[in-house]
Amino acid sequence: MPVPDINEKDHRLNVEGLSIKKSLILSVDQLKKNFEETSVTTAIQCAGNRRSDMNKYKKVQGLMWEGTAMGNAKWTGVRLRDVLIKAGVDPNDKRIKHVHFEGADSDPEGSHYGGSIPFEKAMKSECIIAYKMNEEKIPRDHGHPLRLIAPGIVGARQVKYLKTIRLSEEESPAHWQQKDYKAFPSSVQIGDPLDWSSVPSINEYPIQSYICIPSPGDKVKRSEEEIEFVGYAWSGGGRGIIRVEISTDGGKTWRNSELQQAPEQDLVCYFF
Ligand SMILES: Nc1nc2c(c(=O)[nH]1)N[C@H]1C(S)=C(S)[C@@H](COP(=O)(O)O)O[C@H]1N2
Ligand SMILES: [Mo]
Repeated sequence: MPVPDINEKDHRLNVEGLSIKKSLILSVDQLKKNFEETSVTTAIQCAGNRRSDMNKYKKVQGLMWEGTAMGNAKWTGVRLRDVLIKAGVDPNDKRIKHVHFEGADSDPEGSHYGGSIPFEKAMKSECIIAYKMNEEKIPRDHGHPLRLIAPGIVGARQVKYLKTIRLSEEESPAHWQQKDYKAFPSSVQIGDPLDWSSVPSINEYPIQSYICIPSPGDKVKRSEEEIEFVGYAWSGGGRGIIRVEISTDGGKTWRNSELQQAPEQDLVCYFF
């Protein structure tokens, strides 16, 4: 949806929903002044990363991302948990199952971008409401002035232009939570009627790896004695990577690679 043009001074964050008696409304300044600042460095990956590769095996729907729908940055802000507790949320309240997030961007019908994460994840200290990316104000494209950062969870839930936080028993009813970013069994073809509610929404992404150098279509000479491969490997939920193996003969033989952890990374992303 169109990137909103937000004046930071006019922006308000609204915390409401299950167990909250009176909504907590915060300006960006109040957020900065009244809560402890913290940072997290994390890779964020779109759930559709490498769709163009998947599409070579079977037709998939959505933007045909190659291996670049992913990025890494240092995010600075306040803990989501601290803000929820300030709004009156009891961390042990068993009724609360999900936390919804809504952005200031909306479609022509006025529905805002949104998604949710489990309450248990939201209460972990790595989940933050960020106002800085790489030590600077968050650029417009990446969520100015506030953005949810929930490391280890798919990009779609890292809601930009964050405007509303809502506690609930249910997952977010937003299109992007219910009717997008879901993987159907292989028997389902594009064009078939889809029972979206039969498939759970993606939260933590499964394991992923990608060779950046050489890039697809690059030619390498067989006569070269050594070819360098460079790429990344990542697993959702901070699960980490044990090893990356590479085959240059279509999977007959495999070679191990050297792993290097991304600098300052709080949740594990590796380069090989
Ligand atoms: N408000 C809002 N937040 C959003 C989106 C959006 O369209 N609107 N897109 C999501 C998706 S699908 C992804 S992959 C990431 C992309 O983050 P980036 O633009 O910083 O790379 O933002 C997420 N947050
Ligand atoms: Mo995405």
